[in-house]
Amino acid sequence: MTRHITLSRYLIEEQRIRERINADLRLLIEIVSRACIAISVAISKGGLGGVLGEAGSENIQGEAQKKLDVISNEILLEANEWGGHLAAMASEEMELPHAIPNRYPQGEYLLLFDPLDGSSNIDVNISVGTIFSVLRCPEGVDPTSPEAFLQPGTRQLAAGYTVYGPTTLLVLTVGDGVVAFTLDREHGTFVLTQENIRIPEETQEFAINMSNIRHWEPPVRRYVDELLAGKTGARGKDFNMRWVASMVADVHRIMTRGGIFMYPLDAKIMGRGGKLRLMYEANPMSFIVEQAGGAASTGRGRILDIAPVELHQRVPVILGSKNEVERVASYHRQA
Ligand code: P6P
Repeated sequence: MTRHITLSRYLIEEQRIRERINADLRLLIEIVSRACIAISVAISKGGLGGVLGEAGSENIQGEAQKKLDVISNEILLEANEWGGHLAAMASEEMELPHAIPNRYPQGEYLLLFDPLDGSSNIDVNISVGTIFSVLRCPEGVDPTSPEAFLQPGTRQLAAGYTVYGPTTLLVLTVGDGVVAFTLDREHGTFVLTQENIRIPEETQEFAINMSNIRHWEPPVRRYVDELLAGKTGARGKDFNMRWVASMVADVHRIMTRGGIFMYPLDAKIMGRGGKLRLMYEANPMSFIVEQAGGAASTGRGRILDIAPVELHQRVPVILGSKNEVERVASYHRQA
């Protein structure tokens, strides 16, 4: 059983003992975690809080925003403006980066987030979550320009996600492995409940939206057909399928018991480069997955090595148990 260690104590020890983070980065993560608690509270009100349904607006992606998308985005912006630790913020919900108001000091970090991932599940009470990523602001670059954010995922200093489910969980890496915290609602604190999370290299569980099967590229079709053939086919064992349609929930299941998550290129989305966004979905999740011994690929290359060209660019995502991800990548090479 993990000792009773709060997020604050874990971060202080990462700073003081393991020297993985400094005071500003510790403050940043603490503030983001408190904003996520506020988001968890807002979500848990559901129909009682008048927060369900559409906001009546669209985000930069041209997607209809849910009220909670807007609320979650506002919570994260307001929580992070005054601390003096950030140079700017970028969000799935905003076309351009958000400047730190002049009345507050600026810091050296850039915060990127998907404030509420999986929000199409909100109105049907299925788990959703927040995904965040931390970069250092380059010297001499306007922090409010998208260019300041266009750094490969290998430059991330921290990444995390929350799952607002039966419990509210925070999964975090600062480049020193992966840990998980569970929200103690009575005390309003995140408590360490999993240390040194490792993704099993072998698995028998896969996650993909099967309704796209006719649009997949041949390597993906070959891989999934083999899984479906089970013990009668090339893999010689049966596989199980899960698809929550909330990346945070699907990825957290993989972090806990292994598996492979795929949102690959397909003919429908070929022109857009993929479905999931690189900077605040694929990169933070790939950092976390690799830190837990897993792998994260587009099928044609390591996600964390991608040199971004656009703040909201999309990429194919194949991540999870290393042996499975590498098998999919090998099928792409063979094709
Ligand atoms: P589909 C949620 O909208 C999201 O961005 C991810 O969280 C999720 O994995 C994916 O899209 C679901 O996409 O096409 O199955 O609805």
